[in-house]
Amino acid sequence: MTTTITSNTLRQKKYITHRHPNNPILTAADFPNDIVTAFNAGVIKHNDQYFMVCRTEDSALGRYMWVCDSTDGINFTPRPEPLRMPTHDPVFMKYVHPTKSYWDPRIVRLDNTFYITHAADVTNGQTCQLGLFKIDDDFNQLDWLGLISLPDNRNAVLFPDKIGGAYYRLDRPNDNSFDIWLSSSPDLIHWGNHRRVIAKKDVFWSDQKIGPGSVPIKTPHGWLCIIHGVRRQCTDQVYSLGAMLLDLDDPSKVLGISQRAILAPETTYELIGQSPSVVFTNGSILEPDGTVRIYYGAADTVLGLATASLDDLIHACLYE
Ligand code: BMA
Repeated sequence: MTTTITSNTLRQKKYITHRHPNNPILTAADFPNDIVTAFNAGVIKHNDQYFMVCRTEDSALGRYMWVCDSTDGINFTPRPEPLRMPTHDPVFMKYVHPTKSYWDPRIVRLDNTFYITHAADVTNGQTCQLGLFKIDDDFNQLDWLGLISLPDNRNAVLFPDKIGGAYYRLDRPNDNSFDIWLSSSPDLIHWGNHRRVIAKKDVFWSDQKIGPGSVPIKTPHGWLCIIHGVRRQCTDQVYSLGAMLLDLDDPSKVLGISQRAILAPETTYELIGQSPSVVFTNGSILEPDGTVRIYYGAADTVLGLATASLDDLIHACLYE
């Protein structure tokens, strides 16, 4: 018996993102010294310049946040040296190792100030907490504002605007459920009002963990959030990206979740590296023409760029 598969049963489009032909757009070879990986990067556009804070690592497992500059959002030039850590800060030195502990920086501009959230292996790497830096407008000088979560938590993403007079963030407690949570704060340091926003069972392309990705993008339809999801494939964990839309005035209200991944590991540089089969984002930018640029770490080794139209991303959240 032959079966006819119609367009209703077989989808026409696979993923709604497009990889940039220059991918990977940044690798360890672009950096001086003993840098062996350059991947998960926070990225922001300000005054028509692109600023990236890239996670880099050396062969002694040292971790550095390295600023890279660009005028087109595609070709990034690393500065001569990584950001200097606030080693003069006794609290920072007590809890956070100056070269080993922080990872996955996410940049946001709030009240005309740039902030960077980060995950930090604290207490000699026994657990992970969220931390917050402030950085000057030239992206040279870091000030550490403190640890902003209990252990074990990661993937802190600040909303780029206050909502109803409060700061908001998404994060992912590393408990047994691995869901995405929302909380609010009067001052970015003290957080409360913790609520689960979506559970991993709500995400069909993931079965192990989900987490916030890049800083939410404000759109007329709601807050567009690129998220990651992890699924088990035999003995491996596969990291893919998807999207969700939250209500502008009350981000605890979920308006939609993409029911398919928007980007999943397919290319050699995403499938092979120090963590195989990983695409992971902590930086995306909405351009004036409606293109969303998603910067993503590939296999925890290099940095890629994928684009999607804002309309397609919203459609994926609401109708697919
Ligand atoms: C997550 C984080 C990311 C990493 C990803 C894939 O838990 O540690 O930094 O890219 O795993 O290994």
